Amino acid sequence: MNAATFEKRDKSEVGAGKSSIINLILDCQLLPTDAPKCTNTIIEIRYSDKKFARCIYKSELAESENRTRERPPKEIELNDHKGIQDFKDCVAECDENEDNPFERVELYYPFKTLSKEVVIVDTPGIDGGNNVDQCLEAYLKRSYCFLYTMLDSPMV
Ligand SMILES: Nc1nc2c(ncn2[C@@H]2O[C@H](COP(=O)(O)OP(=O)(O)OP(=O)(O)O)[C@@H](O)[C@H]2O)c(=O)[nH]1
Ligand SMILES: [Mg+2]
Repeated sequence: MNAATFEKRDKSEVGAGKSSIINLILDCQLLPTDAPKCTNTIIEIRYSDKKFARCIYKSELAESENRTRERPPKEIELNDHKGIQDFKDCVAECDENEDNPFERVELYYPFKTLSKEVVIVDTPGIDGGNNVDQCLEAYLKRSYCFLYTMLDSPMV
């Protein structure tokens, strides 16, 4: 991503329908929407001729050394149902501390409705914990468009 890239960012309450709207815009069913608190990491969505996802792990503090350790990204090919399900599982992963291991997931796909110059960013809900607001500040500065989705009544 660079300064010349336009971003459209979707940030809202948990379960308000953010990912569903992006699936609609992209004419796909790639983003998981099956349950409340479904998107548990940032997803950067770009056009690509190749279908794949790159899952970038959060930095880990090495136990024996007083420094952080970087894990190589997890690459997932999205050519079949198994790969797509693996991608959805990475996005939705949530441990007992309500944490997801990935700093962000990059999604590359030949979307017919997405220009090569545009990056769409799907986010967890603002009430979803994990310092989502802090994590989003950097994106806001680079965003060309901001879409806020809200529930008009509490989910039951
Ligand atoms: N009835 C109804 N259900 C919807 C609508 N949009 C989304 N849903 C359902 O609401 C649930 C949550 O939708 P998502 O698109 O995952 O919502 P989200 O804001 O991305 O949720 P998180 O990623 O968990 O924050 C899913 O079961 C969707 O099928 C809508 O317009 N009407
Ligand atoms: Mg979502």
